[in-house]
Parts: sequence; structure tokens; C-alpha cells
Amino acid sequence: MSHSPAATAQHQNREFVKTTCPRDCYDACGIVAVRKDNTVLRVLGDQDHHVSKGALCGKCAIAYNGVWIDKNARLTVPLRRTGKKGDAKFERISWDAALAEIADRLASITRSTPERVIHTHYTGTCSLIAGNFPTRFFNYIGATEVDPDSVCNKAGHLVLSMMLGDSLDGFDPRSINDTNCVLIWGANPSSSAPHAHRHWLDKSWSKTICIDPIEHETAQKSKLYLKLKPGSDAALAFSLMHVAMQSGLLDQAFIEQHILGWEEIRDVVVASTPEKGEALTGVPAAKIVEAARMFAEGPSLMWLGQGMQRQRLGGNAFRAATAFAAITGNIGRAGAGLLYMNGFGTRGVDASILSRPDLASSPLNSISHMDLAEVLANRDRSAALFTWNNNILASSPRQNSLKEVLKREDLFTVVVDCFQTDTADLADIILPAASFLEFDDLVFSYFHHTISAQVKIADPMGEARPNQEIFRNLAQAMGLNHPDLYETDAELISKILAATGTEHSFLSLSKIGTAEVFDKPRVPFHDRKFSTPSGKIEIACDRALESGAPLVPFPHADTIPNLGRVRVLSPASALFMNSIYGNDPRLRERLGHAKIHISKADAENLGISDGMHVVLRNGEGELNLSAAISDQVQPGVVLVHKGPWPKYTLDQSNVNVLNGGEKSDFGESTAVHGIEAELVVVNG
Ligand SMILES: Nc1nc2c(c(=O)[nH]1)N[C@H]1C(S)=C(S)[C@@H](COP(=O)(O)OP(=O)(O)OC[C@H]3O[C@@H](n4cnc5c(=O)[nH]c(N)nc54)[C@H](O)[C@@H]3O)O[C@H]1N2
Ligand SMILES: Nc1nc2c(c(=O)[nH]1)N[C@H]1C(S)=C(S)[C@@H](COP(=O)(O)OP(=O)(O)OC[C@H]3O[C@@H](n4cnc5c(=O)[nH]c(N)nc54)[C@H](O)[C@@H]3O)O[C@H]1N2
Ligand code: SF4
Ligand SMILES: [Mo]
Repeated sequence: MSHSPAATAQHQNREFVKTTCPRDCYDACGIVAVRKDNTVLRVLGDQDHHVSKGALCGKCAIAYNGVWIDKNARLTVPLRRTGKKGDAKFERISWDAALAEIADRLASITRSTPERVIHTHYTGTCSLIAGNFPTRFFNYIGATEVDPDSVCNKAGHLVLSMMLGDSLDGFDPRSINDTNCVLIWGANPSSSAPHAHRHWLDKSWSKTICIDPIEHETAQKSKLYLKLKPGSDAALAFSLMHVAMQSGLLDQAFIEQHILGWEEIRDVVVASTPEKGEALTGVPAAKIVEAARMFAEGPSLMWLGQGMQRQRLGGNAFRAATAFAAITGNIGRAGAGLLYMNGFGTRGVDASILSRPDLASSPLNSISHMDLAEVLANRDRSAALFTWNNNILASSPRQNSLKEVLKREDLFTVVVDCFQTDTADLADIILPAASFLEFDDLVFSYFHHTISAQVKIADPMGEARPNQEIFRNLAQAMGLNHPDLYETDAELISKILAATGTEHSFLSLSKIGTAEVFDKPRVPFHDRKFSTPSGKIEIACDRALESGAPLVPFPHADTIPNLGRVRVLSPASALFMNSIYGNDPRLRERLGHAKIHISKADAENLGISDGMHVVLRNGEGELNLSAAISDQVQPGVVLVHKGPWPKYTLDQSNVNVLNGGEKSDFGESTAVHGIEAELVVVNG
């Protein structure tokens, strides 16, 4: 019988302590950390955990036992710039000196124009307190927030909120046992949710459909794979609706009672034959027919991936896909439902109890990540920049422009991170953040309906401090006296646990690591109540119209560029978590030169062979890459994963050097998968 490490609490002076991975990942794995003398020796998967089942993903297994516990790789003391901006020269300073200097600079700005303090934050750590509490400080001082979701998933959130009333109420993964079909649409679990791919889908491949322009491992394992052209999902959804209609698989009663707008799209659905769908999407008509019937017969789950909405008309694509699920009655019943993300709300917690937007004395300013470089270039709009939990020089668009504007000597820049990123290199002051192994917190998976304990394993490395502590300290240095800026972790943890209704204390949760909040699979919208203005699912949506989109979705498909120009897709890599781990030497070695995956047909036409040096170039920038010929991609499309740190590449850039920050059709959100570039062969 295997022995769970967690069951052996102590062995040869080593303690085995359960905790949880707080990365921006569907899986939220259970971890067992091995501790000796207040030091983390090893970080392993928890054998008792329902997701990790004893193994971390490959990237975390390496990096958590690499840079994350390596004093030489981590930031351990506050630093102040000594050279010119961009020289990356810093000296060690005390916390008191760092906080006093920041407080002084911020006070002089906030007295007259607090909105010129810009703060960016996102997925560094997704634990509840470290990920959300610092926004209290910025709300209170009246800073401008760079809307975090605008660089990731905002369009999808807006569309689902408009149509269903909620974008954060997804299916319960346990309902896979009650379903006849799982449709994975524009997500890549094999990279972005590796345990869901390996375990959750394991017995269900025979009922899985995957829709994705890239034939990744999840696509390969699925019973039906629809390799569509990027940005053609809405056209596909209309043809799927057409087949469902022709096959008598519409749920007429559900449509009549719960849907607004079926009549408005009906004629277009009638015209959207599978043959038309094939012409627009590249998916063979027979496959469209098979997939439509398989899904429409139901009950079916639809996992709407975040990759699919990062298109110019990504919101329209989401509207059409959701309409397909709705008219086939696959919402609000057992074994059916959509999942985009499960928010804290499914576990009873309103995120605003952490971030407290009510602390702002006047309405807060917010800008899109797509506009960040422009705002930072404008002295009237920006005087200070705070970047925490976020590596903008790796992840945000307009990489070259951003690098230039961060050299503005009068832009007072503070970076809070665990590592010396490209962004930190351009800071005036760098503050060292404690890692998730160094403080207590809570983690709520955005896939499973669970609550998990993040447990302090060792003291923060060097002088590092948890995010929340840093912002309490800063509030104090500025003499701010609102008590809620100082709420303690213990108070916050109790408050959050109470809101979930769990009987667990933090201590009892820590012992088991993770708890399910519901005994049985939860069925979202089971009461058929949709908090939209009409109370129905709004395929026809006035709010969409008001935002400048059409009243109803339409069967759009992007045009894929001709030979020589390509569509560049840059989704999640299995090696990195966004840019996290981009500095781990073993993972960097595995990556080698950053790769561009090119179809056989394009490679033949352009005379490209494996390993050849090629360049992607567009009006925004240029990127040198090493060619990898791949069956996974299709002609006219290339794959360049996100994640490498610019400073560790040949040309100090990653794929975002090509990203002009084009916005999608909803929410000023990213259309990063709409990037086009010229593909040039450098050596033959
Ligand atoms: N081309 C392209 N670009 C993309 C995407 C894409 O698909 N293609 N995807 C986008 C998406 S989906 C997202 S979410 C964004 C993500 O963009 P980012 O939020 O920039 O992503 P991360 O790489 O997770 O960066 C987080 C930073 O937080 C740091 N960090 C980790 N833990 C802590 C902590 O406890 N405290 C502090 N202070 N810092 C910590 C990490 O070291 C890292 O430097 O990128 C977007 N960029
Ligand atoms: N290993 C790893 N895991 C991660 C991350 C990571 O960087 N690395 N990032 C995390 C974050 S921040 C996020 S947001 C999630 C995202 O995880 P997912 O929701 O899986 O999204 P992505 O990986 O960005 O992209 C998924 C798929 O979208 C496809 N796609 C692109 N354009 C289109 C299109 O027009 N139509 C369709 N149907 N598909 C399209 C891409 O080919 C890709 O396979 O993953 C999280 N997990
Ligand atoms: S990043 Fe995801 S897959 Fe990897 S250990 Fe963390 S939760 Fe698990
Ligand atoms: Mo994301």
C-alpha cells in the first residue's frame, strides 16, 4: 500500500505539510511541502488531493524545487535604482527607507491628481488575500486601475454577463458523470489545466468534442476534433445550430420560456448550412453535423476557453456558442451547463469584501491594458506606476513602446515581485514579495467548487513580505488611517470561511488541504433564473447594442492571411505559467530557442525546415524564432507560445513585441490571437 506523505507528519526531522498551488490555473493542485528547520526542502504533489493525485505539473515540479526556493534567484531585499532607467543597476535599501520614499512620492501626487498613480496587477498569485487585498490601498488613494481582465478574458465575461446574468457561475466538474458530451471550445487543458486533461477527462474521451485551430494533445485525444480557422467560431456555431434545428434537436419549451432573441437569429440559422460552415471555418461539413448532433442530444457540458475570446470578434463568437448551448436546452439541467470560470461567488464569497471598491471616495478610473503604453507616455495621465503580481514587459501588448515609456525618468515606478523580471529592471524601487510557501492564505479553484488552504511552510525569504503586508506597511508610511487598510490575514481568513458556510476553521482546512463546498454536483441556473433585464437568456441583447455591437450575434469568420503573412496564435505553454518560471534555468534549457510552430504546407511553400531561423515581423515589432514544423497547426497560422522572459531571448523580446494591442469587440479586451505578421526566412 502506498504511503501518503501527508499522513507521515514527521519523519527524520522532516515535516510534511499540505498546502495549495495558487497559480492562475484551473487545477489548484494540492501540495505537500517537505520542511526542515524552517526551510522548504521539497515541494511535491499531494497524493490525497482529488486533482493532483500525488503529482504537480511538470513546470511546477521543476520551478517550485528550483527558483522558487533558491535565495539567489529570488528578490530578498528592497532595492533602489542607482543608474539610468534601463541600466538595471540597484542598491540595497531598508524597508523603512523604501516605504518612506514611496510614501513621499505618492503623497505629492495624490494631493492633486491621484488618478495619475497607475497600478497594474494580475495573476502573479491568485490566492485570495495576496491577490486582492492590495487593491484596497489603491482604491482608497484614488489610483487608476489597469483593468486586469482586459489582457485576458474580459470580453467573455461581459458577454456571458449580458446573456446569462453571470459569467462566473459555471458547471460543476463533477457533473461529468451525468453528461453525454463534453465540448471543449477554445481551451487547451493539456497545457492550461494538465490535471483536468489527465484525470478529469480520462474516462470521457469517447464523449469529448474539441474545437480549436491547434491540434493540441486534448484535441488529439478527443473523439471528435474540429480544426477550425482562428476567429471563425461564430460561423461554426451558426452551422451547429442549423444542424440541431434540422435534426429536431432544439428544446422548444426552453426556447419559449427562457430565451430572448431566437426569432431574431432563426432565419440566419436556417441559411447557415454545414456546407456554408465548411467554407467559412475549414471544418468538413460531415464533422459539423456529427458534432452538432452529439452535443444537441445532450445533456452536454460546454467548456468555453479563454483563448477563443481573444479574437477581434471574440465576444460575438462567445455569444453564438452560448446561443447554441441555450437553444439545445443545455443550460440549467443536470449533466449540462457552460463553464467559463467559477468565481468566488459560487462559494458564497463576494470578491469585493477583499478588494473593497467602496473605499474610493470618488468613482475610480480604469483603463485597458491595451492602452497602458499610451497612458504611460502621457505625463498628464501618469506620474507613478505600481506593478504588483504582474509582469507587464512580458505579458502586455506594445512591448517595445512599453519598454520605451518605462524609461521615462519622471515616471516613478515601483515593482513588487518575487523575482527580478524585465519589468523590475525598469523600476525606481523594487519590493521583494514573499512567495506562497511563506504565508497563510486561501485558494479557490476557478474550475472546481472547492476551498483550499495555502499554508505557511517557512518564513519569508530574506526580508520579503507578503503583498498584503507590504500594502499595510505603505498605508502606515503614508499616515492613512482607515482601519480597513489594516485588516489582518486572520480576520480576513475567518471572514471568507464564514461566507462560504463551511464548518472548517483554517486549521482544520489546513489538515486536509482542500474541501468541496457542495455534497452533490451543483447545477448552475437550475432555477432557470437569469439576472438579465428580461429574466431570460438574452441572445438578443439591448446592452450589447448599447455597447456598439449588433443586437444579436452573427455568423462571422475572420479571413486568414495569404502566403507570406500568417496569423500568430500565442496561447499558454506547458513550460511556463504566463511569464512565471521564465527564469528557471531548467525550464529555460527545455525551451531552448523560442520556437515558432509552422504547418508542413507553409514550410514547404516557404522552403523552411526544422530548426531554421525565421523572423516574424509586423508594424509593431519583429521576433527571431527557431522553426518547428508541426502537424498541430494549419496553413496560414503559426503558434508561438507566450511566456519567455524577454531578457533571456535573442532579441530581448517575446511574442508581445508583435502585439499592437488591438481590442476585441467587447470590453476593450485583448484580441491577441488576431495578430498578423510577415513570416521571413533568414537563412536557407
Ligand atoms: N501574447 C500573449 N500575451 C498574453 C496572453 C496570451 O495568450 N498571449 N495571455 C494573457 C493572459 S491570459 C494573462 S492572465 C496575462 C498574465 O499576465 P501577468 O499577470 O503578467 O502574468 P504572470 O507571468 O503570471 O506575472 C505575474 C508576475 O507576478 C509575480 N508573482 C508571483 N507570485 C507573486 C506574489 O506572491 N507577489 C507578487 N507581488 N508577485 C508575484 C511573478 O513572478 C510574475 O512576475 O498575460 C496575457 N498575455
Ligand atoms: N501551463 C500553463 N497553464 C496556464 C497558463 C499558462 O500560461 N501556462 N495560463 C493561465 C491563464 S492566465 C489562463 S487565462 C488560462 C487559459 O487557458 P485556456 O482557457 O486553455 O486558454 P489558452 O491556453 O489561452 O488558449 C486555449 C486555446 O485557444 C485556442 N484559440 C486561439 N484562437 C482561437 C479561436 O479563434 N477559436 C478557438 N476555438 N480557439 C482558439 C488556442 O489555439 C489554444 O489552444 O490558462 C491558465 N493556465
Ligand atoms: S500550475 Fe496548475 S497544474 Fe501546476 S501545480 Fe499549480 S495548480 Fe497544479
Ligand atoms: Mo489569463
